[in-house]
Amino acid sequence: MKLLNLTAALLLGGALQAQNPLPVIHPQPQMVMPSVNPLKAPHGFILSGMKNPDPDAIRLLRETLSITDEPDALPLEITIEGQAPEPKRSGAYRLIINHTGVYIVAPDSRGLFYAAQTLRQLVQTDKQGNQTLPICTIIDYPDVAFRGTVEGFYGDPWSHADRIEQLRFYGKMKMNTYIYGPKDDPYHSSPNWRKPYPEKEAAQIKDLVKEAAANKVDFVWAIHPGLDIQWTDEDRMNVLNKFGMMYDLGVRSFAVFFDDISGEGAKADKQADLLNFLQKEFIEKKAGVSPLIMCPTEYNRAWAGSDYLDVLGRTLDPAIHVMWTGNSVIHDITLEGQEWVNKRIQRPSYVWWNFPVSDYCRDHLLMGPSYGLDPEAAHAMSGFVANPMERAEASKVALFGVADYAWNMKAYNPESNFTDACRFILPEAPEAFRTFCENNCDPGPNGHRYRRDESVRYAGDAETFLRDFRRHSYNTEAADRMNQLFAEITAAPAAIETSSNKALIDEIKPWLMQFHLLGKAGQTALAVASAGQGEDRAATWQTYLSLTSLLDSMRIIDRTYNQNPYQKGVKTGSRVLTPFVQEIYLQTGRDLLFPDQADQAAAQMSKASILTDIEQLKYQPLKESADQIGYNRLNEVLRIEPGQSFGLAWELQKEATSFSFSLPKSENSGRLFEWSADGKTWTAITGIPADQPRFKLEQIAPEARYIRMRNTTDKQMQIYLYDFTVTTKEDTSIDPARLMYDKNLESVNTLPAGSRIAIDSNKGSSLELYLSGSSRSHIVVEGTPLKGKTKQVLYSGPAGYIKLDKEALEKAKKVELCNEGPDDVRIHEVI
Ligand code: LOG
Repeated sequence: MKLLNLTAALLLGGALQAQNPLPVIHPQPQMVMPSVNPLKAPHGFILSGMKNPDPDAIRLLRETLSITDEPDALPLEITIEGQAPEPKRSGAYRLIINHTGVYIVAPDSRGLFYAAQTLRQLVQTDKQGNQTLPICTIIDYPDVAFRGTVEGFYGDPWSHADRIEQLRFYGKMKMNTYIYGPKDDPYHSSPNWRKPYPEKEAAQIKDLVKEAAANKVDFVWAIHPGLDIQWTDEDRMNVLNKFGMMYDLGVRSFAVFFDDISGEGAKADKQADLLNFLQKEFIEKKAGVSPLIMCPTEYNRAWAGSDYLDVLGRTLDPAIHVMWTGNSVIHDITLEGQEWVNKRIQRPSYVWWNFPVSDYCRDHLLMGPSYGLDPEAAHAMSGFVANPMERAEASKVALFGVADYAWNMKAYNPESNFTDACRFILPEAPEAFRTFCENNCDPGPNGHRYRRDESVRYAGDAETFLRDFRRHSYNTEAADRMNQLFAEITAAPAAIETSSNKALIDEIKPWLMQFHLLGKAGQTALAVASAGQGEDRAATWQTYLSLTSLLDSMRIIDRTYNQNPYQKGVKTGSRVLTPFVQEIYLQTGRDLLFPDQADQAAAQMSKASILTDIEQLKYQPLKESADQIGYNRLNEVLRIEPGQSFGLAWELQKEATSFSFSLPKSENSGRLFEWSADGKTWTAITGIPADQPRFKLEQIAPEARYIRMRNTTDKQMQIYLYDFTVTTKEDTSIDPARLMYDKNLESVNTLPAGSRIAIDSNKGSSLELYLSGSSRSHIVVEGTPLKGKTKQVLYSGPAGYIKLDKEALEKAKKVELCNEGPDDVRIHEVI
């Protein structure tokens, strides 16, 4: 008997019988032997074999196939035995479909359930309701024993309905693990980890345990006690008792998380003591409980600087699983990295993959493919769970890949899986959904420096177009393809919204709105670039203004929706498409303002930025709003070596009005706050109490343009960086009329209907006026002659772009712009 892997099997199946190929099964089975013929069962199937098969699997089989008692029905025979293909692995099964019937052999009810899931994907029903199954043999088992998710993110925990739906999805995707550990559930973490859940929450957990069991998923309940745990008998009993309470709610799988803590709770030997105690007194004593899982404090290689992991490796009961996020908090998973940690913890680690979690980039959706996972690492991990986004439905795109990877790594193909995921999740408009997802993959610049490929299909054309655009030439072919893409983007949201999955649409709605606008902005940007090639400045200015208004609409969405206090707003296409539009916009603006290239470089303005020599913070994007700059809240503990500092710098034209920080749990002694005018000479700030975790300073030296906090001790300092913000104000003494000459197309001076304003005209050159407002407004430019009083009309027409030539201006003593109405007109720039 020759076994083929799935890809080969599909090719074979396809070649031999094009009209009835074997459908792609997710996750992909380990071995498939296809045949040419379909099995027809006009009289349905009759259950035979074991007496009391798993009711959930039977329910699924009944939903999938027509199960009858008719004498002519074919047998659907079920055998549960310990001799199935991978007896030690829960969920393995053998499925044989031949011309005499369907035969399932599985070592446990999970295997039977999974065989039924496979049948659900294999059966084809024609219009008359006749079912056929492809004749084949499938031998299947998971590469990794524990597969699924860890709800382990910061932010709004999933709703009860979200979780129920997730568990059903995991059942379909043959994922068997859901670890419950949302950071912002106070009964999972501090302050309430010692207390029982209130009645409503307790009832919901009971419900989840039931739903999990019906989908053959282990519901693992995790506790996060390390923020305030005391290493006393009392607190060890508190953990034990809480486990007992959860046991009474039906929970049979448990975890203890020690991530993102510092100080006393972070000690390896104390943690191991507690865990070994729980192992002996709870896990081994209670009936039907699965192995204990722990998440260490040094949960990734970048932080594993001490002997912490070795202590765990040596002292922790070998039955306890140890979680691991990889070479850093958010990272690809490599065999080499797995082997490195496994040696230290003396067991295969249980992977906690931080994807598609977005609690460090909350203004982005991570809906791209799951890639960066080593196909050779199966033997080097005991489990593989992904930490998802707080948006449960949107997370399914990535989880569809996680399920495939953890089941059958060698067959896993991130790209084809991604396409299939889009079809599975949004069958109503799979192409539109794929267009949306493939341009919403990347988290944008972030402190973890974790970036994802995005807009892969178009990146080449975008780059080609920009390369030529920078040389002032317009690549028509690349532009045509980009235009086509932007048209697809513009249309995609409406198609996606036809989906019956309302929960998904609700989650991504602001991004759909933004995506639609991005499509329009892209098309308009290409029109701007095209107009900018010609000499017609009026045309360029008009398209430029349309792009400005689209970008304004995008800014409004960004400032209106998803206003969480961390990374506010709604970003889309961050990797390729948004920068594409912005570059065309900025460059065209500069070309309008500075026809002479050399002036452009000189016109660079000073910018606000973060200022630090701490690796963990260096790549943090600055948090910026109209009048504030600051650091994004850091989820993990910040480690500051002696002499290191972190601070902020702001624009020369802005003055700081206040400075506030929230740095709780800090070892406060030895920190020093300082300000500087030039970033070189620093002065200590007095008036900040040494022991305050939070403080607001209402007065700062007016000449300060930098502020920082420095570790002046000779030891590493560990703090939480929740908030570090400077509030600034613009120099308000500026006369709005000056905004017409500030070399900035964004700042405007508004000329009300019926009023007039004098224009500086430099003799000896022409003048260009960039205006916007209602195109109905009538503008007249008048010149008062050097001699005589009768004013001369130099221009008369609608608002827009006006060019006055040198000769006309030379004859005028004074030039005035009159807005004859009926609407206000904005003067962007006079050049
Ligand atoms: C947390 C986790 C968070 C994730 C991504 C672990 C083990 N712990 O930095 O709760 O969702 O990173 O921000 C973490 O990953 N801390």
